[in-house]
Amino acid sequence: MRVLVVVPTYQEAGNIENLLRGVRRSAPEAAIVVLDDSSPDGTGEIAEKVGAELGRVVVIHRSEKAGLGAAYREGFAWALDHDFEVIVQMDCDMSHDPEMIPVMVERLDDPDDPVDYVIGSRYIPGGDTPNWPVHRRLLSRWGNRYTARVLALPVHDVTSGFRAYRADALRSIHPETTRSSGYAFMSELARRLSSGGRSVAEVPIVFVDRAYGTSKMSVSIMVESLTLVTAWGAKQRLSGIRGRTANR
Ligand SMILES: Nc1nc2c(ncn2[C@@H]2O[C@H](COP(=O)(O)OP(=O)(O)OP(=O)(O)O)[C@@H](O)[C@H]2O)c(=O)[nH]1
Ligand SMILES: [Mg+2]
Repeated sequence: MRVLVVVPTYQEAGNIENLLRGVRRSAPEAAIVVLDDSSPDGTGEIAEKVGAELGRVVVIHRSEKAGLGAAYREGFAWALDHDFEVIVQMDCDMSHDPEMIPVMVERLDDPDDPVDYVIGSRYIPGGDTPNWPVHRRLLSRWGNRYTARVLALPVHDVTSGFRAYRADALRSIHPETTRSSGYAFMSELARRLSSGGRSVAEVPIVFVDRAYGTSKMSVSIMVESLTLVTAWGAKQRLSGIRGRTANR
């Protein structure tokens, strides 16, 4: 199976080498594309150097910091242009264990229950966020509950950025036309996949807090998620009411 791992980076100089080596060790067949937004700490240059040594690593240098969503739009467009069968997305900060990549990719093709995409989930039995402070846990947990309920999504960790997609499922939802810039991007994709009738499975992951570098999470990213999810939910309810009225 032709697998591509897509990794957006901003200021990840302390993590990028470990990440690239970890992915190659855990999923030796997978190619890797790094989308770096001209990190001032030289992340893009380190990625080039380590990538040249490892091979099958492409580094796309973007002109300025434009958010996670924009980097993924470019990374997924690149992936879909290059004939990969499975596209994995993950963070660079080692919160996502590369050893889970083969588990998630295999889960797609489980003969008893093949699915269109797989989410690495912190919120199912076996999943955990061991070293997160209580406020971060609560925020993420309740944000997830709210999103899943408002959008009627059958998942426990809709904002997880560790996922594996079948290329045809990803192509079918036109990721290039999404609009979120922060982690709302994950909910936007899940919503489109769900309304397109695509199936999902969750596998438990243990999400460890980053050891190097700083989080790019901000109040504006949280507000974006809350605003978009609420607006999408209202739109869904409205089209549900219209549909029922039209069928009378
Ligand atoms: N290219 C690009 N990557 C970004 C940008 N913002 C965040 N990232 C990357 O997206 C991934 C997730 O970002 P994090 O800062 O870890 O955010 P998070 O995982 O939601 O929050 P924490 O785990 O608490 O830090 C990391 O690989 C970041 O380097 C951006 O503007 N551009
Ligand atoms: Mg992170």
